[in-house]
Amino acid sequence: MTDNPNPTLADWQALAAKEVKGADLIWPTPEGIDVKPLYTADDVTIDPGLPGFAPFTRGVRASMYAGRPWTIRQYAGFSTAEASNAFYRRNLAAGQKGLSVAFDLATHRGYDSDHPRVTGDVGKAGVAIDSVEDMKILFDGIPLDKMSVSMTMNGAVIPILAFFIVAGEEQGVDRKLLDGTIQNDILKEFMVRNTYIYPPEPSMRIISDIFGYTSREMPKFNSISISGYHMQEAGATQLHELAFTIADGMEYVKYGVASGLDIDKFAGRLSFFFAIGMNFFMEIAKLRAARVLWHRAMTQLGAQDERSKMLRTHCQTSGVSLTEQDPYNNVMRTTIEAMAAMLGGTQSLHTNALDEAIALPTDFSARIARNTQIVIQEETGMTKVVDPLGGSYYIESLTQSLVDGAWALIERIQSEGGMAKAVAAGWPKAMIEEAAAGRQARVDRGEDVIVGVNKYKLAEQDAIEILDVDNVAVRAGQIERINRVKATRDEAACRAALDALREGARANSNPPPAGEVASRSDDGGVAPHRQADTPPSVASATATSPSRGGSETNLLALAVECARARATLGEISSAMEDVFGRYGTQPTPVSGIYGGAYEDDARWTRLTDGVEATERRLGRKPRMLVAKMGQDGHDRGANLVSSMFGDLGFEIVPGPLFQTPAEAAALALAKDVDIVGASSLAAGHKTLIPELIDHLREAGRADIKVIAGGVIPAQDYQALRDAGVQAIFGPGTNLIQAAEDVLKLLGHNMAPQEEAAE
Ligand code: MLC
Ligand code: 5AD
Repeated sequence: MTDNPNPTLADWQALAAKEVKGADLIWPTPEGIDVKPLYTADDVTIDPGLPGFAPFTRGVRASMYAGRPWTIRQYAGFSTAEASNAFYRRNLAAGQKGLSVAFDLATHRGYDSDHPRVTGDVGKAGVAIDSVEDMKILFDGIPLDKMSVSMTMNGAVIPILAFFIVAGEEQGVDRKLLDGTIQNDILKEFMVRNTYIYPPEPSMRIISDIFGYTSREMPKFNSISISGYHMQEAGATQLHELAFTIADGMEYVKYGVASGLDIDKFAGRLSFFFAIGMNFFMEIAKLRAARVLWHRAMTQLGAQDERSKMLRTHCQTSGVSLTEQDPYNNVMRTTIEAMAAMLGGTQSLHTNALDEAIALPTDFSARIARNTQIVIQEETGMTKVVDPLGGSYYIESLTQSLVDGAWALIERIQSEGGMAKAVAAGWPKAMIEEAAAGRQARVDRGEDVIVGVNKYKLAEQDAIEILDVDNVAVRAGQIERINRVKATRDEAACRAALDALREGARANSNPPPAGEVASRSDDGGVAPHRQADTPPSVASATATSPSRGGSETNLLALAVECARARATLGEISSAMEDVFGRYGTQPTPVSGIYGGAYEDDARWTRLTDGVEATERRLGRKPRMLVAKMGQDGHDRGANLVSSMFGDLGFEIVPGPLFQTPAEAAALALAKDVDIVGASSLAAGHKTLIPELIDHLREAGRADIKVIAGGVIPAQDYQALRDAGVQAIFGPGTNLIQAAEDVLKLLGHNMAPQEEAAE
């Protein structure tokens, strides 16, 4: 064949079709985007412009990493403030640039370490912080005017931010100089992360109070980190992650404005947080699309200042993309994800450790994770060029597809009254759970490959050293410090500060936005002060002066007084809980998605036959309680199991979040279940599951089988078995296999596996 000097797209199509013998090369992604095998100039309809200029498609800074690389900001925290402080200092000495604090779940949910509900949680998934004394130790030797500190806190955001401010104060740092970020994003907690404390309305007021306080008092501090990360972790497609996160941001802005704040006075300090998973180009395009969308949304909401419209973001590589099996593969996965984050233009990045699927990082795994970023920054030259993929036909086209797809979803949310309403209605969460069930079915069926899990499996796993926190010792130490703090404080002053906080909570300082604010106006914009005709309440007017004695109603300002008076996190949280109440929800698993993927599949029929046989034998459907104990709100696994076993024909009792072992046992007895599946993702399993079994035995129901699933390291299996756990399902479990094991446990003789099953 001679050279074709002017090949057309039709020529290419003909040639490609010949090469692949007519096979379809379109890749339908979970986002609903049909990715083609080739992109050309015809696919690019919009000029992405220049970095540093609106709408910031190519980055928020003109010079981007050529001027200053992104912040290497590793999220970490475990056991005590002393241990975490030492870990931070080692990491900073080794090249980390910013801090990011992980708190334990007791702290997240507003409980002191001595609270009976949190025995299994203290110091486990993060650091335990009970009072300002712990916070001071956490940052000992770390100057808070020089080091930017992110704190992932949402539920107990008021006491934690108050402790941070007072810890700075007692270091001699003016709060005007405090640099950092507080996550403070409650909407995604109600959707996916579940570390809320109060009901939605007061939770939204807390956020506006924080905007009010920080915009006045802490001009360098990012008042929120609007997070899509946890949505993707819960199963959301990148498109849903993008749309829901931007819509969450719009909702916060509306609440801030409704509380009487000028949009441009606080919007410049809103920041974002996205997950970066394994769909490399989609992730790059997602960050570019996010900037375009935020610019558009903020223009529509009436922002004038360019900084208010500039989406600055932190990213974290994806936890769920990592595997327990063949764990060194996780280093490659994280490297690929880190590159997507930087090519997308992130401002700050956490790279996950290779032991992610089973434990918190050790010094070794943290080193490899950190060095992944350092190698990219310092050895590759990748930082020298701004937005090096700008102008790529594929990237530009994908960016536009995501902008269009997400904007359509955002418009739907706005037309239904905004994200708070959508979250309350529950459909975004349902969409995420449906996507999670679809993904699980594709993995279990081998359609989505995960190396080492459903393909190229190792006959034998390499053992790796993992971190184990002695939770009993941490808790004892924390309780001792709480007692000391309480014994040495001025009790009357502390009570007075807590009473003032309680009173402040009673005053409804920040009303929700008026109905009209929550809907999009036809001229494409919501005027910045449209709700000016809803006069701010007296309370919200006083909230603008944090130092005003008795009339203060800003919850953060009031909590700062409590922190100074050495009130504990639990006490500060309870004072607000007295007024707001504590919020709880009932899980509602989706149905039909997982089972639907197995329609006409022999493996599925074999299981449903087994369920039917069991049903005949029992005289009713087999019943399973899917239990979540302790403060662990990670419910993706529990929801998947509920929905899959429900599809198979089990009667599922979806246990509420945050039960104690005694409560879970009582529910199992009341519902007369055959089996309890305890899902644990926050390291409480060794304490909580044996307690549950003890309660069942004490009630004379040792016959109720208990199985465990989630993030459970192999080294803990024996202890759990000794306690009476009958089966353990770790990360990467194939649900079809798990269902077979469960049916056997219930006494069913499985029919032999047919050929089709392999
Ligand atoms: C940056 N700067 C530049 C520049 N690049 N100046 C000149 N030329 C350039 N090229 C300036 C910035 O303007 C800024 O100054 C300063 O340098 C710092 O840069 P930054 O880009 O703002 O970075 P950073 O301080 O790191 O802030 C990033 C952020 C912030 C805005 C995204 O919110 C952040 O750090 N977030 C981290 C959130 C986090 O760690 N989350 C963990 C969640 S884990 P100035 O003066 O303009 O500010 C989790 C898991 C779980 O949630 O569930 O538990
Ligand atoms: N230390 C380090 N990383 C943590 N993560 C959660 N808690 C910690 C911690 N204490 C990371 C994991 C997880 C994600 C939500 O955050 O990567 O997947």
